[in-house]
Amino acid sequence: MGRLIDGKWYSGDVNTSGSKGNYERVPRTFLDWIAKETKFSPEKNRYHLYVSYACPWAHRTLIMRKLKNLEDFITVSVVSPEMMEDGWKFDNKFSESTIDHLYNCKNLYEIYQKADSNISTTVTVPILWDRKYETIVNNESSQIIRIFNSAFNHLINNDTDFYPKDLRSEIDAINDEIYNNINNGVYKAGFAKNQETYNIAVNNLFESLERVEKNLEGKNFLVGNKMTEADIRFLPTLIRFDTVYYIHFKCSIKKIIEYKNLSRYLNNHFNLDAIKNTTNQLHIKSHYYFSHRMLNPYGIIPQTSFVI
Ligand SMILES: N[C@@H](CCC(=O)N[C@@H](CS)C(=O)NCC(=O)O)C(=O)O
Repeated sequence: MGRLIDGKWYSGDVNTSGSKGNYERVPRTFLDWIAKETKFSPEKNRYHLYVSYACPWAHRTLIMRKLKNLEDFITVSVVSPEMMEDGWKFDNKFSESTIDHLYNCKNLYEIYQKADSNISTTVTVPILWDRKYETIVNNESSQIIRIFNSAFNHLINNDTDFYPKDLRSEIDAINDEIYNNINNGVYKAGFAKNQETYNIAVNNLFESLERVEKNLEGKNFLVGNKMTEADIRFLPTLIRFDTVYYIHFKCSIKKIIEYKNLSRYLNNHFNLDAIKNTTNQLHIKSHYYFSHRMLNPYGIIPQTSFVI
């Protein structure tokens, strides 16, 4: 893992942990927006996404980029799934990883250094990069997907709205529940450093999964009757659950395939091009099992029989 302090890279385990042995996510630093007549105006060939296929937060941005037909507008570089002492890096060991298409950097931290040579930060994906000012516009996935949802509409002829005004309060409420208990809940369980915090995280996670299971009875979407941002944020976690979180993060009360509605929901959505073709289980499994040596010291990747 590692992090940047005053622009210099320090390697090592910086798995951020609260004083009670609970897992705490460090706040990220770039939160600008793309909008007409602002510094970051919507333009073709200007913005670039740095992602990992392993990362559920980056996965959201890839899904939204496809759903909004932004592939010709937003180019992409994909890091290697193996994240060790130098953090995310670019190499060609895995198919579907790429070089850094913009600068041919070896490590992702160099991109953060380019944005700010004195930066102190963890080095995370996704990153939305601006070629014009050579800086990071935004590195918070929940915001990047909202940018993609609307900022380029007039250029791409795609008004599909995944965060419609009339459903916003419902979407916000379910996003909160799912982020705290499920999306980030699996990390809270996996990175817990004592039994009590693990128990709390795992119980919250499975209570929340039961609520969502009930909510999905007879339904194929979390909110309303078409796909919204809530589904886009939820699916990347479901996709990783049985192959990784169930085993590696000890979220092992039940698998997703054991839930009637959650598994149907996952299978239905997985048939969509935007979901299927942004999912790479080899990168997912290789990253978590190989990179988190504090949880899996020998980096052995378990064989799994799951279809998705
Ligand atoms: N809040 C960020 C979280 C991104 C994040 O934590 N990404 C992970 C990969 S799944 C990462 O890059 N971790 C590297 C590190 O923390 O050093 C978002 O949602 O965009």
